[in-house]
Amino acid sequence: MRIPRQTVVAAGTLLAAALLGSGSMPAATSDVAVSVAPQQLSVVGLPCLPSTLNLTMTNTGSQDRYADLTLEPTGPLQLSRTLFSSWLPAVDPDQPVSAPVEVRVPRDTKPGSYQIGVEVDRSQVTVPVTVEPLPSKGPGDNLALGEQATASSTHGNFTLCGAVDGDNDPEHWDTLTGWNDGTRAVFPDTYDVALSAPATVNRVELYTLDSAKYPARLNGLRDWDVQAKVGGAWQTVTQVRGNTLGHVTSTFDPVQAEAVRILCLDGNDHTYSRIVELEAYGT
Ligand SMILES: [Ca+2]
Repeated sequence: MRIPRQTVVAAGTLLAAALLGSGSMPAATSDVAVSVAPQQLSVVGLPCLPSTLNLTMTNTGSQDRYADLTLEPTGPLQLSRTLFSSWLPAVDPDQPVSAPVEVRVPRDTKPGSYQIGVEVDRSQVTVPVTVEPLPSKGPGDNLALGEQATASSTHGNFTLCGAVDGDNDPEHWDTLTGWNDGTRAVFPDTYDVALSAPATVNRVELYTLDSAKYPARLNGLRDWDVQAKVGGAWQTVTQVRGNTLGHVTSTFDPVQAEAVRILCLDGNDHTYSRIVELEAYGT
C-alpha cells in the first residue's frame, strides 16, 4: 500500500508552518523520540514474503506537535511507505504512535547488505538490511512459499500473504500468519498462489485454523476443491469434503501447474474461510 507521498508531505508541511506561525511554539528539533523494531532486518526476494519494520514516534516534549518520519532505502529495497506522519499530543505518560512498513526486494536481487535511513526532524537512525539468498524451490521443497498470493477477498484484520509465509502453526493465528476471507457467510472464496515458473505438482498440504481455542471441527475449513492452473485454465485435481482436521494432505496425479488454488466451499462455522498455510509440492 503506497501512500500518496506528495499530498501527505504538503499537508504536513502546511500544518507545521501554521503551528510555527502562531508564535506560541518554538521550532521543535529533538522532542520526538524514534525507535524501530527489529533493529536490523533480513529480507528475501520473494513477492509474498515481506519483512516488517515497526516504526514508533513518541513526543517527549511539552508541546503538542505534528511530526514527519521519512524513510530512505538504499539499493533495491522497496518500502510499502516512505513517510509516516502523525499528530503527537504532549501527554503524560508519553503516548507512542506506531506504524508498520513492509520491506521487499525483487526476486533477482543479489544477496548483500543494504540499509534504511529513518529520519525525524534532524535526528537519524539507520537500519541495516541483509538480503538473503532465495530458498530452494526444487523437488521436495514447498513451491508456494512466499510466492504471489491473490484471493477473492481478505478480511481487514488479516494479511493476504499470511498463508504462504512459511508458518503453518495454527496456534499462531492471532499473530496473523493466515488468510481469512472478507465476505462473511458467503461462499465460495478463492485463495490462489502463482508459482514462479510452471512446475510439477502432485501434492498440496493445507493447514486450516485449529487451535486449542478454535478447533478445526468448529472453525476450520470444511469443504474445498484443490485446483491447478494448467495452460492458462483452472482444473480441479482433487476435492475435500466434511473436513474436521487442522492439517489435510491431498495427493493427485502430477500436473504442470502455473498456479494452485483452493476453492473454498464451506467452513465448519459456515462463516469464513481460514487458511493458516498452503503448501505445494512436486515429486
Ligand atoms: Ca502462515
